[in-house]
Amino acid sequence: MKTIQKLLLGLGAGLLLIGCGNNSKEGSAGAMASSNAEKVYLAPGEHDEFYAFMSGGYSGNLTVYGLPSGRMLKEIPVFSQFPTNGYGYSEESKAMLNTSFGFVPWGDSHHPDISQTNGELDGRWIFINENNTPRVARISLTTFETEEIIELPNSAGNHASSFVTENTEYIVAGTRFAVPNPQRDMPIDEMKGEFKGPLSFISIDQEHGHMNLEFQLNMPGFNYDLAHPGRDKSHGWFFFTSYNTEEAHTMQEVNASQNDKDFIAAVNWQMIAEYIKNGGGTKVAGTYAHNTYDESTMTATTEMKQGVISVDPREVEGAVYYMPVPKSPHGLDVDPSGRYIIGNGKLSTQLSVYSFEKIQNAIQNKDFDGDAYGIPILSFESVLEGVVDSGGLGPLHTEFDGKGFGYTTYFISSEVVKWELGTWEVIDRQPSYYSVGHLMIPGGNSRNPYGKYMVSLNKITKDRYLPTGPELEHSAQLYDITGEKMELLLDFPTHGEPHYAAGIPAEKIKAQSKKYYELEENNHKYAVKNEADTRLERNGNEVHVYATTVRSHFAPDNIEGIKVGDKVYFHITNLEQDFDVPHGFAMIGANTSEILVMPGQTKTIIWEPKREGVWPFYCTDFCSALHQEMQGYVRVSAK
Ligand code: CUK
Ligand code: CUA
Repeated sequence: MKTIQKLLLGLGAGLLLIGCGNNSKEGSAGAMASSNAEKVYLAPGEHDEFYAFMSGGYSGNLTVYGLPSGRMLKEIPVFSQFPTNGYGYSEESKAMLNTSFGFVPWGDSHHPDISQTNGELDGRWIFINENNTPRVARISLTTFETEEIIELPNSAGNHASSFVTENTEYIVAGTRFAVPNPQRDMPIDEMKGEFKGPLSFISIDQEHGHMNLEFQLNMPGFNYDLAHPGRDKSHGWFFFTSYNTEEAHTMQEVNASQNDKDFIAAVNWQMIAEYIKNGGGTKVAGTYAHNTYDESTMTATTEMKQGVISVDPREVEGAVYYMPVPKSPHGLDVDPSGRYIIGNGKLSTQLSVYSFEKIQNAIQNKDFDGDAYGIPILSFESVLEGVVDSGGLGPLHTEFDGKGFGYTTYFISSEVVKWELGTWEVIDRQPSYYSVGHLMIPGGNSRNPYGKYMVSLNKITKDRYLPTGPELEHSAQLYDITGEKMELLLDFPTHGEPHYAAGIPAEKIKAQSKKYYELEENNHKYAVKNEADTRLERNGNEVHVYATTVRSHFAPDNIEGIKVGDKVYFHITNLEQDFDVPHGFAMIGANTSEILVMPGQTKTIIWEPKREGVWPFYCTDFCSALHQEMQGYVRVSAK
């Protein structure tokens, strides 16, 4: 208890410091050497060396940045409606946001991770989790569009995703908010002992990337926070941090921090997958939406699925163990060699480093220290390989540079600490502005990190930029990590709240980036491929307008025969076959967004006219010198 109080005091003091802006002069523009400026400078027209995909946190999206410039390149809508291009509003994309709770147009995205082959980034897809209504999404790194979202039943707060195994066989999802499973009406203060934290194992089809909820490991108790797969020698295992072993359901801030140690769950997923293959597990109830976008029909569909295979961890002997970890662990990371598992106790000053070899030995020798809910606890001493003690406060996350060093963020003492694998010695520490959460080194999650830059993703912004009222964007910082000491190069704001990020050399995906959709391959149900086929079809009060766009007009551009009370579907096909010539479509008084239609694409938006008259529509994207002329009228008559 004493340590916790000290740490909480420390947190208060840290914030005070920030409040006074004491640290703000160091590391700011004044002290920045011009050679550092050169390292991030891109001459006009030059491209960045890396893509960085930053989670959008409560924006629900994924933003794309270039490194080292820190330029924002795109926001990819994932779990939230996005009026900029009509995602979640257009008829084609609405189904992406269906869940078993109905249409959920917002999400909280935390951890992006890029697909891997043989432990190396392969640039096929990027996955990201949703923490609120538990989901995982897959985004194509060819189109930079969300192609699939799967919901996770029987759980709450999927914070553990979306880290991929080294051949993208699986991603996992966790349950940060332990809940009764199955869900039922019960007194909250009787929940202790009834808490369940199902961990979902989602297998990935290698050809199309399709996700399949293969099984759920129905873990007892606790809040399962973050996860990481093993690699190389530890491939086949997943490690999950779990805090709140107290199973507190109230005042968690205090009550979930009583125990000196919480757990890391070590799960041999290969063993469990084998068990399922041989008919193991029990089918339990669970309704979940599986939404897929088909590039050919350009349309998303929802399949509402029923039931999931559930496995009790005690059912498969030798597959699940707990390892004690001090002080409410948050982040958990595995080094590029797969030998070391690093647990970050956020109410501690130390990192606990476990060795995979020692874990194997402890299992073999049954070096147990009792059990929790029948799951053996490996004795702390038998699995601990070393301790990184930097004296920093509030360690959260660790990333690796592939050259034998780890980099850990400390939220409370607001710094990044570089330390050496094997000796566990601290090499360098640099302040972050302010209170860093995650950090990212491109490929830092793979066997082969690109240890040139490190980005710290900071939780508090305060005075780093021109003030924008009470609400500020979050702040990222770019460091050069090629030397012994980390060198701060650049500050840049990020959108939403980036938790984790994933970086990849631009060369790995630049060439495959799609330029436009081939009109010939457009199999959209309502596509028209030339102006001669544009038309209006009425079916009761439903009207379908088959329209096209090409610089700089709509066909048809005058629409008559519409009545008050009709439901008008505008199906817009963009006939352009060239890079970067979108056309937009917006209709006066529509209670939805516009749509932005890429060349060769078809998108649909609904308009329900309320009043008689002649009403305009127009193109929203400045597409040519005659863009202002790109408009039309709809005549609306009485019923
Ligand atoms: S979390 Cu945000 S700082 Cu969601 Cu990975 Cu640790
Ligand atoms: Cu088309 Cu503006």
